[in-house]
Amino acid sequence: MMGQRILRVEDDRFLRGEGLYVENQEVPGALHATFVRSPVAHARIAGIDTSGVASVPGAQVFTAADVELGAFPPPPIPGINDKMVRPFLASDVVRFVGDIVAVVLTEDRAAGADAAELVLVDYDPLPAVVDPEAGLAGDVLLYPELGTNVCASHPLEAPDRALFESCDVVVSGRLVSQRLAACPLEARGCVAELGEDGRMTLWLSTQTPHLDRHVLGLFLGLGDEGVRVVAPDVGGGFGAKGLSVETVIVPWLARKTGRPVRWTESRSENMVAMQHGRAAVLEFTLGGSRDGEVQAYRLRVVQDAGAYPGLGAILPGFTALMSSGVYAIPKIESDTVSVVTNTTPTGPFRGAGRPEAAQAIERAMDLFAAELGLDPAEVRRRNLYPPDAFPLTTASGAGYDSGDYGRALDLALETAGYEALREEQRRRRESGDTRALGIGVSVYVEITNGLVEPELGDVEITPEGEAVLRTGSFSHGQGHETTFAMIVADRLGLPVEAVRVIKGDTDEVSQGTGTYGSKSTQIGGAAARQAAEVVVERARVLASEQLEASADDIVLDAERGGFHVVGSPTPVLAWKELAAAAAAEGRLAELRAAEIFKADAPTFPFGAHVAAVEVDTETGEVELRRLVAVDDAGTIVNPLIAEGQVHGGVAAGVGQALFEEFAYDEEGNPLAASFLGYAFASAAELPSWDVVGMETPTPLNALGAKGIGESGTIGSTPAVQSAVVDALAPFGVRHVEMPANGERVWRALQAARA
Ligand code: MCN
Repeated sequence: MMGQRILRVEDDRFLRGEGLYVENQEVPGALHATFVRSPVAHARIAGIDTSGVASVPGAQVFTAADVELGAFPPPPIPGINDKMVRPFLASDVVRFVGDIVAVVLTEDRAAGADAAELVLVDYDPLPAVVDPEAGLAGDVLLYPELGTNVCASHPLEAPDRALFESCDVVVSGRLVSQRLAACPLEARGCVAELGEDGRMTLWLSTQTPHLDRHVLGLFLGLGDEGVRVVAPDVGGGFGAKGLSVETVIVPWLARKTGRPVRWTESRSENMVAMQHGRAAVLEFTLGGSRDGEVQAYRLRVVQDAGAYPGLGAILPGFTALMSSGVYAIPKIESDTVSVVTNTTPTGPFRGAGRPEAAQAIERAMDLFAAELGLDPAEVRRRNLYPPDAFPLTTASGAGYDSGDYGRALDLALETAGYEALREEQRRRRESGDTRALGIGVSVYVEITNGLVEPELGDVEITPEGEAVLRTGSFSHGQGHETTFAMIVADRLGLPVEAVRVIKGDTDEVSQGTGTYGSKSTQIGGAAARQAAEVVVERARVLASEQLEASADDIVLDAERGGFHVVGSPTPVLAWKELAAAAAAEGRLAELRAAEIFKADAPTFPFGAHVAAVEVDTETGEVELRRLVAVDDAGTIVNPLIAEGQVHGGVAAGVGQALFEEFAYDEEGNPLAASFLGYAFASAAELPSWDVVGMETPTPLNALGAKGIGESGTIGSTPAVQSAVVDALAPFGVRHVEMPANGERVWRALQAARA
């Protein structure tokens, strides 16, 4: 069962259009919530006139003065400035385009749009700051009373002035890991209904149902018991979905009005109001010997937290932790600072802090190789941690579990035909071809299950002898209904169709941490496996009574899906018969086990990517010709699904390298807030990738699995950016910011030619 390329069982209903999303959840009598959002980035609210709303039949309007929810505090994480709280509705100041000033309730959605337009807000504009480095300077303050825009920082206590003293060669650079919109195809939404028993049910498009239940219980004063969160099918989250100010206000309104309330945002609303990702400025210095040995590295991260500090403010911690990458660098220093600006708040987006680390160190390695006049793949190879170095702790403090970085690099170079590509590049350069070939290499490592959380697996045998798994992990596109069923089926000796996976309903699943940081398989999957094993142990006891033998002599024959006495393969007591017998005796509950699995440490997936781009040196047009991705996430449960994860992840990573940027003008107006202007890549812009698997198990869980959900996003971006710069190297170009699109490349060429 394990390692089989089984098709995703959930795809049958998705492909037939039978998925059930929040929007499909019918709740009779529900009112529609529409948020009135600020069209200016920074302003004092001089007045709000809501009187016009009365002209829309049945419409109700609420402003800050009406909503008794207090404020949405930053996450309770040490080091974050907890005085920079976000009011649920702005009362005196708005701090970004999209900040909420009022909410209207109407009988239908169209009336909501009309009513929202009738809320007249008088804004006194204030100067805006949209760039984190300008935010750091502090000329414009978002919270003047605090005297600073810094919302979190980890400064270098005692910088080593001699860090690069013994180095022959020192290179430095600066790179902007630009702001991105997560763009789930299903935007956010929820439906809230207060039951007659006083319990609140919230159908929510989220990645973390149990965490959301807890937080909502706190805000509404209902406790965990008073709230049920149901996450039905979710059309992508990419790290950015969870409980938000909107989805706390909606249930509050349901309680206030005594009517169910629903909200589904539009694409444009999603683009400005859902947390953005990345948005960091990275400055690096790297030094080493003339023969290419890296000796020291320094990284500084200036993170844009957006208008209200959320998880984005603390992500540079992961960037600093992972700053060493795959390289054995003896001395590393880093410092990070997060700053508020008049922009959409930032948070995790696929990779969350680790792409930034890979982007910085890989750019530094390229510059180092160029300075030495050595091949960038060769310089990388000279500095990789060797396979016998694991487990190890890097100079930046990360404890890597297992790896074989050299093999990943070799596989990627071989698959790409690296030597032949370089040869083609030489020929083209010599012949003065105006379509320049660029080749980029990246070797990366990332961290999954970074917070080392416990997870639940709860396995139950049904009266029919099939199995139900209740998992605390959540699948918003990753295919857990298939892979988690495989893990349980493998242990029980049942076909995968005989295992049903239940997730996302806090009344059905007793606890859970949800899904982020690509941790689900290694903790939720491991817990499911453990629970299935306990069920087998309990089943052996029941089977021993049926087969009149000692439990110690009962074995499970996984091939045949039943139990027999050791040494005598017949008779076999199938799960179906065992379950029927247990049910007849009222002992079916004995065939259920809930287990919690908690690993001792995070795991560190890794890989190597090679990209080949063609750049038209007359127009600047960039075409990605080929991308080879070698990704190693330990033992793979289902290679088909893991490869699918890599395909999607690489698309996001290439999107950052070549296409996407959520940009603002100087006054904080978004330059694009729809797919018309935001260059979200589609299949039409992308070639098919060469995805190559590799498996180096982790010792940290019984599956040997690490996470694969974010790998493609982390490894691909630096390879593609590097390929673009490589194409332009003969012109003396040393760097092109991302997205390295036609315009940027053309400008870089113009500047170089000038
Ligand atoms: N898998 C496997 N063998 C492994 C590891 C994983 O077969 N060694 C399989 C898993 O069983 C699962 C899938 O690959 O079906 C991803 O598993 P895992 O790497 O454990 O990651 P999670 O399930 O925890 O997913 C989270 C991760 C994150 S953090 C983001 S963001 C993300 C992502 O995965 N967002 C996604 N993948 C996404 N895919 C889709 N379609 N939509 C999103 O929003």
